[in-house]
Formats: sequence, structure tokens, C-alpha cells
Amino acid sequence: MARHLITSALPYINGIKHLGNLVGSQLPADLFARYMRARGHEVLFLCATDEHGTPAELAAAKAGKDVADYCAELHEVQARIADGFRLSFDHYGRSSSPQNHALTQHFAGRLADMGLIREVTEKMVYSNTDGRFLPDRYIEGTCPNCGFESARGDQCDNCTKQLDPTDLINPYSTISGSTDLEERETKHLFLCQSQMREKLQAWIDSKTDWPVLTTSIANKWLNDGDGLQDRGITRDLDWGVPVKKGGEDWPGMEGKVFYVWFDAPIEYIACAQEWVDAGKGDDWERWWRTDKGADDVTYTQFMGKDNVPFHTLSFPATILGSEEPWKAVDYIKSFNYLNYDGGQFSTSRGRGVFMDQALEILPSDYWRWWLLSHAPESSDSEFTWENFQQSVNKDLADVLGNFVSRVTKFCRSKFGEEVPAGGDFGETEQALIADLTTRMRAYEQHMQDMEVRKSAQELRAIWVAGNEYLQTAAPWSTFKEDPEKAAAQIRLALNLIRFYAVISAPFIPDASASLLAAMKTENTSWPDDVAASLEALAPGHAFTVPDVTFRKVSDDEREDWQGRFAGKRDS
Ligand code: B3M
Ligand code: ZN
Repeated sequence: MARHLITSALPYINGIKHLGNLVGSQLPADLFARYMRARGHEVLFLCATDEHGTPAELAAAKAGKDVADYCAELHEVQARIADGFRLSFDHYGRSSSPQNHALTQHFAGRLADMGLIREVTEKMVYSNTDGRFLPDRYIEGTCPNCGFESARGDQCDNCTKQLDPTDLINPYSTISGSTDLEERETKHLFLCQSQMREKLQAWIDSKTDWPVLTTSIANKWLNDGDGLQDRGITRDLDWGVPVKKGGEDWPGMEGKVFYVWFDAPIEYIACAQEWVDAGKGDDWERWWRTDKGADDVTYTQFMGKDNVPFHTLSFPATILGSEEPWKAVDYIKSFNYLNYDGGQFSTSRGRGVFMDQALEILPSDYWRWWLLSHAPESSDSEFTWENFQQSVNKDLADVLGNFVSRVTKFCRSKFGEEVPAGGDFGETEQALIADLTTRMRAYEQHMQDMEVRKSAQELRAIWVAGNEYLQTAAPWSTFKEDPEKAAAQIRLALNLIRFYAVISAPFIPDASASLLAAMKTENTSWPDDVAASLEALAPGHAFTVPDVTFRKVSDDEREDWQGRFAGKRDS
């Protein structure tokens, strides 16, 4: 039995995520966590909301709420939806937790002690009316390039030119509208990542088994242009972790907070502390401190490709730079983007299906199956309603659902609601068992390797094999000449339902649970020995015919949903 620490990228707090976000980190992480648990390993699966920074402040202001209240509310909303998708986190934490405050301040102090922090004085825009420095996106004005009147401080949305706030003509604060702005000097802390270039390069080079997507992004940042730049890790904002050195004040840094990307990954560790403090676990150090037993932990992170630089370089710079015995990541599984129906998902335009909306129209297993079986692994992939309908109707309803329904109904009508006896399995049955054994070993290998699409393909092939067996064995015909043989065939088929429930649980946990309930069994042991597992339900074992396991999506629904999610969300 091994120990697996698994984290998903932390969803940002400023709203409900779309299905593209879900399939890029949380969902595949959940698949892996569920699989590892099913195989008897000890798993700690952590996620949290990423709550600091300008976008949180902006979203709270837009909602007319205090930012702390806003984050508390949105955290609950996200937690509820995560639950709806059956994301099996051992803890769903918050980067704004006291644990993360303390740990972030600890790391900053330690990095300073190691000579890896320097102070830099910069000029930034200060708003006299608002009494604060303004981040680039809090400043708007007229674009010097195209004359567009509400160009942002970092970019003009009209002509896409990248801007500096000082380029804008007639700049004003988007908080108050005030034009009473000036440039002022302000001091910030920089993490000397450039000093760690060689150490990081050696560490990345040692990761020969990582996906190319992950290492190519890391190497690009290590080697492009001037290489790894020192990075500002503080901001002039109110909302965030106050800049302190351990528990001590940091002279000259009063009123400043750490940059959100500095504290967010530290929450992976703080989240384990929160898990303990919430009474759910009793020792976080054995997961995170290599001097306290974490050296035999395998740590896997899941994320979208845009988050890779922060996890291959910035966070490792924090961890390795501390020269303390923290557990570093062993494997980074990264994903490309999921597009939506000929374009992109867009949070600002409400384009595409968001997590709350998805659950309003269909149960989570339908989405889990489609998303995982189309995960954007080797390239971007695309959600279309046609493809979704086809995949649900075929894989889930026709193949898996129909198998369950035919077998249980036939048995009820001919043998009653218990597993019939019948004789030994014949040649057809032995051939099926051999085929399933080969396929199971392939499925296990893909799951272990986090090859999400290949795993789904193999699982589907295992479902199909059962259907084909049923077609060939045709117990409804056999029954007429040889009821004994038909009984054995149905005994096998009923056992296949339990077998499917067990091995499909990481993908479709709810359906799996209802199939086990219908089979009246709590035996979820993994079929290491396929032949034995197909005898798990003994003759005489009672079952019930389940309700429809998966329903079909009609053409009308498909068209309706296609229209409904094309633009602005209606909320
Ligand atoms: N919050 C993901 C995002 O919203 C970002 C991940 C943080 S992981 C430490 O793009
Ligand atoms: Zn412009």
C-alpha cells in the first residue's frame, strides 16, 4: 500500500467555474484519487478556493459586498457545487485561512533568511481620492493607439495593444472615477528566482517521466529570453496575507500583502493543516515533511497548462529555496483547453456551460463521463452538444444502462429476483473472462499512468465486451432448450453488473453506487482476479431491478440547451 498526496489547482474565488475549468484539474484529480483509494492506497486529496488578489476585490465590489464576506459566500457556493460533482476532496480549504497566513509569512521570512529576497523600489500609480495604489486593471483611460475611451491600464480591449498605465491619455481610477492620480514610489519584495535557475533546471531535468506538455512549458520559461526573472511577491492591496517575516513586522512593508500567486500554492500545504484542524486527520506532517515520513509519499498535481509555470518554477522556488524538508511534487499532470461549440468558454460573456447549470440539467455522472472521456490531454478538445448527446446515448444508455436493464429484467421474469445457479461456465464464458482480464490490466495501467482518455476507452471496451457476450450467449434463446445453461449465463451477467459498478466508480460514482444497491451488495473489492470476481454474487443472492441507470438525451433537449448556453447566462 502506497501513500498518495493529490492536489488539484485551486479554483479562483470570483465566480462559478465552467466545464473547461473542471476538466482541466479538479475532475481528473478526483478520478485519480478515487482510483487510488479503490486500489487500497492511502490518499490525501486536497483542494481549496484561491481567494486573494485584485480579481476577488473587483468581484466583491461588483457584487456590492465586503471582500471577506464575498469570499466566504463564494467558497460555500463552490464547495456545494464540487459536492454536486462528487469531487471527493478530503478537505476543501481556503487560501485566506489563518493557517495559510502563518505559513506564507513563514516561507517569506525563511526565503529572506536564505538571502533570496530583495527589496525593489518602483514607481506606481497612486490615487489620491481612493487613498491607494492602483493595480493596472483599476486604471482606465483613452488608448494612445486607437482612441478607445475605456482602455485598461494593461491592455486596450479595442485594438489589443499592450499598455502601461502611464501610456493612457486622461487616466482615471475605475474605483472612484477620480482623475486625481500621480506616480509614487513604492517598495516591493522580489523573490530572487534568477539565483535558483540551475537548481530548478536540474530538478526539472530529473523529471524524465513528466508529460511533454509540462516540461516544455517549464523549459520555455527557464530558457527563453533572459531566463528566469526575479519576481515581485508583494502588492499594494488591502485584501491578502499581510507582509510579515514569520510573525514579525517587516519594516517598510506595512499595509502591503503578498501577491496572490505567492500564497496560493502554499495553501496546498496549509490545506493539510486545515484538514487536521477540522478534525478530519491527525497528522499533516507525514504528508508534507520529508523529515516526518513524507519521503514515501507520491505527490501528484493536476492543472491546466496556464498554471504550469507557477507549479514548475515559482512554487518550487519557494519550496526548494527554503532549504527546509518540504515534500516537492513528484508528477505534474497538465491539460490543454476544452473549447465550447466552435469557440471558447467565456466567463465574462457567459458562453458555455457552467458547473451549477450543468447540474441543473443532468446528473453529474453524465458530465463526468463526457468530460473525462474527452479530456484535453494531447491537444485542446471541444465540447459540442451533438457529441455530448451521442456519447451519453451510446456509451451510457445503450451500452452500460441497457445491459443492466436487459439482464435484471430477464432474470426477474424467468428466475425471480435472485442470482440463479446454473452449471459451470462454458467456453464462451471462459473466453469472456480471458478478454476481460487482458482489458482490466490495460485499464489499470492507463489509470495508474493518468492517461484519462485511454482509461475511458478501455472502460467502454469492457462494457461493450459484456454486451457482446450477452448478444452471443442470448440467454433468452438458450432458456427454451437449456434453462440450466441460461441460468449460468445470467449468473455471470448479474455478476458483471457488480463488476462494472466497482471498476466504473472512479468515472461515474453515483451510477456505480445505485448499481451496487440494486445488486444488494457492499462488496466493492477490486477484481484482481476477474474469474473470482465474477462469482462474487453467489446463487440465491437477492437483487432488484434498478430504475433507469442512464436516460437518453433527446434531439429537442439538445437543441434547447445549445441555444440556452450560447451567450449570456440568464442569472
Ligand atoms: N487559481 C487557477 C486559475 O484560476 C489558479 C490556480 C492556483 S493553484 C495554486 O486560473
Ligand atoms: Zn486601442
